[in-house]
Amino acid sequence: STARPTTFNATEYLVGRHVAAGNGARTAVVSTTRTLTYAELDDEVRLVAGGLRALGVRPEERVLMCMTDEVELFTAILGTMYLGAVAVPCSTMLTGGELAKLIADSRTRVVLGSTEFAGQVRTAVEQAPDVETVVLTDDWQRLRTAGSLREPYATWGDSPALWLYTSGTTGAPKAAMHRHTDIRFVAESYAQQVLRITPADRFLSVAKLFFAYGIGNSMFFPLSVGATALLEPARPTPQLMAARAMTDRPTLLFGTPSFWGPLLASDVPRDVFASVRQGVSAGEALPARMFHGMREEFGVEVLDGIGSTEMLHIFMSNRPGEVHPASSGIPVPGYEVEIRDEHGAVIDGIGLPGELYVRGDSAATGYWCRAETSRRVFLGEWMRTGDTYVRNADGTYSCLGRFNDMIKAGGIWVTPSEVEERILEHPDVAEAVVVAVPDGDGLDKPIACVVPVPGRHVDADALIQWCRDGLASFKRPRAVVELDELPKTATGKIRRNILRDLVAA
Ligand code: 3SK
Repeated sequence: STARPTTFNATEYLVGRHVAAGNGARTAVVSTTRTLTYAELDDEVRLVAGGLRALGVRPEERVLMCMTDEVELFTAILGTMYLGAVAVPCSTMLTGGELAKLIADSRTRVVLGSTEFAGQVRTAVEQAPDVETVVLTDDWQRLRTAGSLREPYATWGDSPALWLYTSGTTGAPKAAMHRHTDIRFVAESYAQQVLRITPADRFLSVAKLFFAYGIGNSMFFPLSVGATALLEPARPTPQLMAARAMTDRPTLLFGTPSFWGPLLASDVPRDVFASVRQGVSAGEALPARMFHGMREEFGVEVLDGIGSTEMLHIFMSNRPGEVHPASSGIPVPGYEVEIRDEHGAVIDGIGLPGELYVRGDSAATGYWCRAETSRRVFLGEWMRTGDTYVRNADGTYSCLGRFNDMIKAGGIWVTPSEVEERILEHPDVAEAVVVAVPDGDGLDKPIACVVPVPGRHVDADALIQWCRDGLASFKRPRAVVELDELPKTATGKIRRNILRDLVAA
């Protein structure tokens, strides 16, 4: 059609809209240091947007952030989108070298960092000559004093708003590009129609804002209805989240199996989550024992669902009061799923495994500058998830694992080849393969299988430390198995399935 697209700005939808409707006095965000009403958040966002513009940031340019879950990150993301630029919140777990790759890939000129990550940010920027400005949080006033931006940039629903780097689906980190309208879609589908969120809700998330799961939980969902986001900057141990729950009384608690497991094993008092009306789990399939444990011991029903960075949030989920343990439930309103074979043909039977495909309006427009990978993953309206699923007789769907070699450890993607490359830099190692091996709960952990250089021996603890030194810690193998040789096919390809069985035995 020749009609001009209508303007839509996600920050205006999340913040300004509530102030305009007379709800500026409601509490928008509570961090460990500050509480901001919607009116105060609106002021801060417009100040940061003005500061970014004064630094020369233009609409559609990227602003990359390596920051903790604090008010500054909140306003940096919202201010960037308000200006019509693209927010790129990055993992704070990355090393300087890993961060440098994302800065170079996104061609970012302005980097924002929390002062506690100054070391990583400096190392990264030294390797990224395109960067012109770095603003750390101890210099945040510099961003706030250039003057406030009065109006949001007239972005369209289809304008780029947010890039999230992911290694999922296919290997190397790449930016899934999301539009302003995707943000409204996930809030109005999953959060409003499945979780039935209201302005009275208080949201607490184990996943940080730089994850798709975290930014939905802690920003898009609460702000979409004028509710309250509770931000937690520190590592979310069971003890810390219990303490936060006691003081800030969340009504919704978002976790992953790698949080529920240690929580159940901890001595945290069983009544600390009494304010929680609903728990949510994603990242990895929730083991049935954790679902039952959370309900019986803590009185919290945890809804398991599956989402992806590419779809921005959860697209298939259990429903409150109707949980089918060990399943991801049924599609969220606005999404459809199919199970297909390796040729892309639909498998329409019960209990027949295949790859899960999904379609829905929050799908990323593609990966930045990765045309070939984008064409393989985004097929018209459908997106390949890379997960193997089956449809159950009751109409729900269950995850059986991955369709490829990618590993999801603690809910975060790990690319085996990246870890293998690091291991192979070690002088004692001749060959290395990293495979996913399930633990007692069926949750995958990366395990390194190594063949030492002749005459040498590989020290497992030293090799794990070697990986920690060169890679983000979540990528480290959890164990090392020394072998005389790796199982290979006649053409020399490593037989990963045999290794997996060997290590699991
Ligand atoms: O891993 C998931 O299940 C997930 C959920 C919501 C948003 C993003 C992701 C990757």
